[in-house]
Amino acid sequence: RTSLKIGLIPADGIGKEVIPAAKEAIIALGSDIPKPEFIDLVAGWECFTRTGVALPEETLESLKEECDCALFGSVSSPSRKVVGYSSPIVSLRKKLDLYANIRPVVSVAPEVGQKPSVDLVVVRENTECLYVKQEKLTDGKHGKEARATRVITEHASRKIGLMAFELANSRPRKHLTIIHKSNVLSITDGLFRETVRAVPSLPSISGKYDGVTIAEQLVDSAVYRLFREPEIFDVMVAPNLYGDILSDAAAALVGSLGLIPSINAGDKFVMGEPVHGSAPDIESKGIANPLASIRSAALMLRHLGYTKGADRLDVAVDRVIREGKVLTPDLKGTSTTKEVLHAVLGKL
Ligand code: NAD
Ligand code: K
Ligand code: MN
Repeated sequence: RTSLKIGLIPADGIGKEVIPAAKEAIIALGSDIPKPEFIDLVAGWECFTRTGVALPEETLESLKEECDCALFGSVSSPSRKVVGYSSPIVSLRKKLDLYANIRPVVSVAPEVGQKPSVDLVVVRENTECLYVKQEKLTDGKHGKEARATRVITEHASRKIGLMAFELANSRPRKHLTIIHKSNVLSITDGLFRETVRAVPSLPSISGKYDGVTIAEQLVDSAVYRLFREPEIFDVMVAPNLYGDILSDAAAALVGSLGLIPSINAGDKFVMGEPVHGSAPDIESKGIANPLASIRSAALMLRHLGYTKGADRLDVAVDRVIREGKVLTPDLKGTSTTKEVLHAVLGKL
């Protein structure tokens, strides 16, 4: 590749503040990556209120036809049902078959070379579970009744299982915890658990994952243990909803949601995305933490094989956090988004 075409979808709220920061950080990498070309794309709640469409066809087309990868900010989805609106990030994950959401949660040790107290990755299935959004409201004998369909397939569970084993196998500890609730949901979560467990015995694997140790944990006690002894976890693989909740919870362990990156990954495309939402409480104040987005850019580059550029971004972010002088208010600092970006650029 001589150039890298990166779709930028800031979407709503602080997405508009943190995605431009990630763009600057990517540009600053210079020749460590192919020359970046940015393609501005729209989607989100504001786009919907303006045009009646949350995910314009042109955005989807550009991602499919033009872009090598993308960065997504955050959407402001209303909590009530709005006719015609559907969260574009949920649609994008399905439409681009970005079946895995990989969310590393790593604390920064006080000294370089020290072991971080939290160093885990949540691997979240990204296309099914309750997020198929098949909900129904009916009138029952005693008032309204709401029902939702939860879909777990062998196909998607195997794909996410493969991704999780591959990741676990590449990490020093090679430990995988399967998260489920099959003591209650024996059919749905049971299928997820059994399918993931069966991955190492697939004919195509032929012993490749023999070095990976496998544990399992019911989702509720997994949250409990996550808070009490986060060091027991390495890679955690979970169905969509549990993975979403677990990764926000894990974010609390390292100080802020504003630090946690992710990629939405499929076999053909990758989209970086901070784990946090549009943060309406701090929107337009210029104080959103850009580090989750810069780290998401690093994860995206790493996924594409640009290890050097990714490492440089991660090291710069770690140094800013370790020094603790230029931080946004979520990390008890007094700096702005721009000041934190400039601190990172200064460390590159
Ligand atoms: P949120 O992640 O937006 O915010 C939770 C808390 O964390 C808030 O106090 C916020 O100020 C803080 N926070 C989050 N990111 C931060 C950052 N970068 N810097 C500093 N502080 C940060 O979650 P929410 O409040 O539950 O949701 C708000 C909106 O975001 C909702 O409309 C929701 O639908 C949407 N959302 C979108 C996504 C997505 O785009 N994938 C994910 C989660 C929530
Ligand atoms: K987001
Ligand atoms: Mn979430």
